[in-house]
Amino acid sequence: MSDDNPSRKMILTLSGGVGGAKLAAGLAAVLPPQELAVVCNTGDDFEHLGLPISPDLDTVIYTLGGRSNTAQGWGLADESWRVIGALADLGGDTWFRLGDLDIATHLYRLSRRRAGGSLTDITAELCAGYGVRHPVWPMTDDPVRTMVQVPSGPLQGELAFQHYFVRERCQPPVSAFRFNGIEHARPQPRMMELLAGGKLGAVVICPSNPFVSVDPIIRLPGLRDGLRASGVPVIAVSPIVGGRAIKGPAAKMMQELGMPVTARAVAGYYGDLLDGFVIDHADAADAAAIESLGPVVQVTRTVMTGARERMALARDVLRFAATLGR
Ligand code: FO1
Repeated sequence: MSDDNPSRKMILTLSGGVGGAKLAAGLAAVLPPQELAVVCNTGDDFEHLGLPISPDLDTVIYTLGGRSNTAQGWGLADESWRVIGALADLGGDTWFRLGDLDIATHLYRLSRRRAGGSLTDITAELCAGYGVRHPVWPMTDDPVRTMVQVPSGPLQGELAFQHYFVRERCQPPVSAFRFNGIEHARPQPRMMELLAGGKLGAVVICPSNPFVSVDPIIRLPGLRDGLRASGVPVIAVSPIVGGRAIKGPAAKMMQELGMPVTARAVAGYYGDLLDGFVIDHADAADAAAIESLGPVVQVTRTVMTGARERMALARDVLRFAATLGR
């Protein structure tokens, strides 16, 4: 395990969505808990049926805990749907599907929030409950809510993220995003300590949606500066492979934002933040053009269809980070 991280310094990974959780799980499989911290996007969080839902935190907890419904990407394996079925019979809101076991997570979070618990502490308790040994931290304990600007059509205006993503199934065109509350949100203190502390070996930005999973994290006050000042390599894995997103609306969003749907466009979007960019073999022809934008490029297999591929990609990224390490 330690030969994957010869410096033995901490790896900080920024994750959102299903793709992010997969690489986070790969890193957790090859690094001991004291060498990895996973920071999750909380811009997708919302209150539903009175329950505080934190989808990206729960997806990482369930995935690292080996409990996730891998086919669905979110929620728990071996789930049952009796509560939401009964709710449907009552005429309740069922567009956001809450499984019986998943509801326990939300009830736990609700009761602890009511008792004054912070999202960071509650997440640590949920990790313990689901047998996750690696640290999983919310990007902030303050409320940040991703809002989707819809430029035209019947839903023209601003949509809350889950209304866009689940209720409207990502159909409405997007023109911009707003992270409500981000100006006043304090970035996760443990993350900022890592960035400033000299114990960090690299930052890995998972193959998550750049606009709604990564941006809410890196646009937190002081974060971009903190990443730059950290003096450690910042590496992103492209969420676009061969002109398409493996999962989710990233490709559709790029089209609607007038961007080419390419790994190169993602590298350009992250700009000077990146020291390294990892692309799939499918995009190897773009490597030189991407390197002309600044980052060193590593070409490898980035599509993770199972635990073996997750670990292989994690090992590739760690080796890449070691070569970039100053
Ligand atoms: N995604 C869906 O497409 N449909 C759902 O009904 C749904 C329910 C759900 C419940 C709990 C949870 O933690 C996640 C859930 N998701 C659902 C996924 C969620 O919307 C996305 O994982 C993130 O918000 C974006 O990555």
